[in-house]
Amino acid sequence: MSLSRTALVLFVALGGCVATASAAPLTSADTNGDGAISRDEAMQAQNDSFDRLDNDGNGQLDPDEFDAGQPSAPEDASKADIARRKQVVSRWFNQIDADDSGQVSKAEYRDAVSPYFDRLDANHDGKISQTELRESFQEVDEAQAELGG
Ligand SMILES: [Ca+2]
Ligand SMILES: [Ca+2]
Ligand SMILES: [Ca+2]
Repeated sequence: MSLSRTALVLFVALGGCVATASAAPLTSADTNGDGAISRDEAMQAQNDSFDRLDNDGNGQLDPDEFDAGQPSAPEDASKADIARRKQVVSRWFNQIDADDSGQVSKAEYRDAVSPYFDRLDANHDGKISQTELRESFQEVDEAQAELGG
């Protein structure tokens, strides 16, 4: 899995808005406002994101619920772009659905973030700083491009 994809998944997971990423100082995940995202904050954000996406409240994300949490295709996207996005999102879903149950549980959704957190935490201090996050924006842009944006 490329860093661009991991960054995007994490960023989406953290509830950040990709379109305004470069303008935003930090995502809403920084709940204690110390300018960095700790692992606990990332996990909490991931839990919150899961709860938002779990429309029918059954504790599992089906592919449609998961899809709703991913960046949508731009309005002027071609049919091919939209088909490509669908493929990419479906690949992410299958990667996160570790037990191949066809549903993403909260644990699977949360666990999916952990390795990405480690990769974005470039200096390994257990927090993603504003600088580390900013450096990931470039990767997010590339992942966005992969979605046809
Ligand atoms: Ca559900
Ligand atoms: Ca599963
Ligand atoms: Ca760090």
